[in-house]
Amino acid sequence: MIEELTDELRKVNEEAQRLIAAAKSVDELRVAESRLTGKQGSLGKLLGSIGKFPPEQRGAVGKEINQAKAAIVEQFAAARARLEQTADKAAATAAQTYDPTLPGPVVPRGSVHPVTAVQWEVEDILSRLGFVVVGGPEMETEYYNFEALNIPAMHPARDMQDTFWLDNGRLLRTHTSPCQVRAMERLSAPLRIISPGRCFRYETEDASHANTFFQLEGLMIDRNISIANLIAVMKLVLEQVFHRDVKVRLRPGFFPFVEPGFELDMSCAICGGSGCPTCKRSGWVEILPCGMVHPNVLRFGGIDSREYTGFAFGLGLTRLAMMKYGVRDIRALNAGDLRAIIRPERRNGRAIIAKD
Ligand code: FA5
Repeated sequence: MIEELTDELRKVNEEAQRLIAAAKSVDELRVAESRLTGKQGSLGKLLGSIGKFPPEQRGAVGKEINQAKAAIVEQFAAARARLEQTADKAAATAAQTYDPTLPGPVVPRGSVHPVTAVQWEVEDILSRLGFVVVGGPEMETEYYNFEALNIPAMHPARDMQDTFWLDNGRLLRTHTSPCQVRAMERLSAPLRIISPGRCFRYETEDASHANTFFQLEGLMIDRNISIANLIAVMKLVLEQVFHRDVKVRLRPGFFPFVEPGFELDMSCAICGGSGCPTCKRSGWVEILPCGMVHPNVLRFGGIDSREYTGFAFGLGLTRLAMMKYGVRDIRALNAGDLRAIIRPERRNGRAIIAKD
């Protein structure tokens, strides 16, 4: 009987070795161990058979089986520890395979408003020519918005730009031109400034007119400044903004603060010049009024008009953005999500001055 038991225990031990070798995970090992030592397992059955031995042998038999069981349990524990260590190492290796040079997840980003984009572009172009950016108040005095620009009270030219009058006697500026006299007072001649900003007009809205829009004022004052300088700078700005052929025309225009004054229109980029609601069916869009600074305005700014001359322009930034990005209706620029209204193919091209 005892010899048979020794044989059985050897077989159980061999079975334990096989199970340990076959187990690929800690869980598989646990299942195998409980099967072997459980009541129906080969070791469990041996334990259950102690009663079959004669009473005088049962003590020794029980001791031998329990020793064998303790050894098997110990082997399973050691195997479990080995597998856990291997799993830890595998996890550490997996963590090392993380490549920090790979691009991260794409986060959708917004972009600046088309008017801001065009404003920055024009600022860039003109600052390379020595113009500096200066600001001015949106809530302006009547003096700077009209009088200092050679538009006295009761002058009919005031009707060209109706605005919103405030209780404190001020007004919402109708153009960025008040920045001209403010700059002359502060910087004196010679000077080169640009002044972008919001303007307001009390007028009916349509595809190309808003009650709030953006202009960019430019002013250059020095000795011997002529219309040739004015046209050269205007041409350069449009060429660099459009990077494509843009037809423009120069015609006489009346503004009390310049003499002579011009309207520089560009061929409508929406209809290609054939006429549409954006250009009021004329094929041309008013974009860049300009002229030689009136001697009265130089005097208001404290500059000697016998020594200095200068040119000024009032670029319609909102309309420039419409032409550049192919926006049909000015109201769409305040519509929130602008992706649907921007036509990217408008970004390439070069401006030319049309002679007519
Ligand atoms: C002026 O405002 C003059 N201060 C411009 C100027 C400056 C002339 C310096 C000479 C020397 P005008 O009212 O035309 O001019 O406006 C200038 C530009 O602003 C227009 O060509 C147009 O592009 C834009 N603009 C005018 N009114 C509106 C409006 N309601 N909505 C959108 N853009 C407008």
